[in-house]
Amino acid sequence: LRAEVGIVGAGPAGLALANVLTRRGIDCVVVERASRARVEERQRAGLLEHRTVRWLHAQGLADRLLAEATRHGWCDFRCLGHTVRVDYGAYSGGHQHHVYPQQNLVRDLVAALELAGSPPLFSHSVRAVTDITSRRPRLECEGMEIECDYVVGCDGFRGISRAALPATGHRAHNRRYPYDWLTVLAEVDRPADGVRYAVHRSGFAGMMPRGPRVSRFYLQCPPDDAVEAWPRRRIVAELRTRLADGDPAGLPSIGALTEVRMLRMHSSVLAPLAHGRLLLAGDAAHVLTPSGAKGMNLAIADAAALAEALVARLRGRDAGPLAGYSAARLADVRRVLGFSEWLLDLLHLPPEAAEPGRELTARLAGMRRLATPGPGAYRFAHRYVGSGVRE
Ligand code: RFL
Repeated sequence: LRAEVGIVGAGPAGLALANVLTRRGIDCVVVERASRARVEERQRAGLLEHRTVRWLHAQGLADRLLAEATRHGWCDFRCLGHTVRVDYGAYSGGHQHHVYPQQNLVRDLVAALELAGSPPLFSHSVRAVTDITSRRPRLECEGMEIECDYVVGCDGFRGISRAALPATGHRAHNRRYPYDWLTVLAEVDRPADGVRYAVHRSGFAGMMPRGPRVSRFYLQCPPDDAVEAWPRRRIVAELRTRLADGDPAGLPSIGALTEVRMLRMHSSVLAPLAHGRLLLAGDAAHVLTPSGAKGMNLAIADAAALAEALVARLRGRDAGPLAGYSAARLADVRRVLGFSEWLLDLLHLPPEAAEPGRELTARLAGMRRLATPGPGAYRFAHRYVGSGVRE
């Protein structure tokens, strides 16, 4: 087989990229290890930044999203029995998040590719990416080989594209945080009308909206804790203690827990993001914690930059944007990582804090600064909602 661009992985990064390239007349193929059903049912992220939605809309890929997503422009911080509401929509000049579960976006992007006559090859695993420094890099799959002009690795953090990079010349900046998060998808009796972050003596807890009857919850736990240590009764009790914290309205009534997983809290940013004719995008290139809801947004921002760069290279014979892809995206990724780590620091007390009472008072003061008009609040608002404006 032959394609101008071979894409490994049908997550948000690979699918968004393939859609734009196909619409611009570039012959590309997406090879995905999992079945279509599996890819379309994976429930992960759910908050789309302003800049992500603006770009998807400009590409004609946001019809269902705009019709069905709900919009959120404020979040609540809870600490020491106080709720601090941060109206980041107003402070960012009216920008909002769209709440749209990742699996819905994935379904839309698969359907659009199908309509364009270029559906992903599901249930095909890429075993290796080879010849990346030649003019004809290859995807080696079960029972076939695809010869390409460029290969884009969008195969997630544990994918095989990274393995094709030479042992020297690329560095991953890894960080392991001194806690983990239990992550829970639960049926709820009413929609979360905004994100809620709580800092409590017992640890952080968070609630993120996912739809009218579903919310995602996070609970800080000790590093390397086991999911078995968290039976339903303990999860609900800890959510009540940390998230509601004396405010019964702060927590919906929780029904079935449809997913309970332990999230090892780490981040990793690879640099550079390209070698020869292999380019990396999305989680294959960088992984952040879910604190600021940034992973899916960064994956799509990578796809947007790569789409422009590949079109310029393959149709305009301009190699400049492709040569600048890695540096430009890494600058953005590092800015976003800085924000996400700042938020993690706000939301977690240092392990074995000598004076947790004082730490909590300082956190509450920090949260109130985000809610008080001024440069700090405006900077937070733009970064959180992903307005695309550089403060
Ligand atoms: P994806 O979505 O992981 O897609 C990668 C795809 O590559 C396929 N693949 C291969 N295909 C062919 N051959 C191979 N050898 C292959 N190896 C892998 C995989 O099957 C998969 O379909 O990467 P992408 O496109 O970069 O998108 C990134 C986002 O998915 C990710 O950043 C977010 O979902 C992160 N994330 C969350 N972010 C949030 O903001 N809030 C959340 O609550 C949240 N929950 C999550 C998450 C990520 C999770 N994963 C990846 C472990 C929950 C989970 C479980």
